[in-house]
Amino acid sequence: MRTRLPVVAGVVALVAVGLLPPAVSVGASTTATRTDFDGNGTSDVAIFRPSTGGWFVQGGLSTTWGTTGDVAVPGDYNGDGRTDVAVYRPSDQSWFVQPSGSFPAGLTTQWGVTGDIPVPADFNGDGRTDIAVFRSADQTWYVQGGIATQWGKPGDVAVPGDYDGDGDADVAVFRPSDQTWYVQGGLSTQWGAAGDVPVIVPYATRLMY
Ligand SMILES: [Ca+2]
Ligand SMILES: [Ca+2]
Ligand SMILES: [Ca+2]
Repeated sequence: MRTRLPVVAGVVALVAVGLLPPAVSVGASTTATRTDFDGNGTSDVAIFRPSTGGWFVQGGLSTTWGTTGDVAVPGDYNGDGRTDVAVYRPSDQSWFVQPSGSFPAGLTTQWGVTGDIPVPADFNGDGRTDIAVFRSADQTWYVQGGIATQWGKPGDVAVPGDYDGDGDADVAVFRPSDQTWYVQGGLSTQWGAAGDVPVIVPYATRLMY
């Protein structure tokens, strides 16, 4: 008769011998959990329907927010641990964050110029998603109320993310020509082959890719 190691015990054993990294707790407002609409710490299965501005979270909210042409830019803009429904309107660079129970006023703001790509992320690490755009023309990142920094070269794709795990989003680009990832103030690493597309490209970027 064979005996099986319980799965949990097996994972613990693998961690103990260094074959698996220990679990890392992730803050509710990081980009890793940007679709946690109910704030329970797990990402929700959710879709955005561009044709109607419909948002549908499995087992959760169903709402209409946005109109044809808008792009989804969900994020935790008020830092309450729940992802907020939000859209960016490329035609006039308006941002609309839907009011919710813990965010009654919502948020409406204009940020960007024609052609900018929205790259919302928590760049200053305060737990709130920051309104931000990447300007392909001069490869400059503009964070509302924060930094403006040039990072990238023509043709680069904005791929913000917390690459060093310190809790704030890092300015970073992927260069299709040499498949190299350049993180501002951090590492540069080659990963990919010609024609590859970075997985983490934000939804809004994909539309404009
Ligand atoms: Ca929120
Ligand atoms: Ca922030
Ligand atoms: Ca970081």
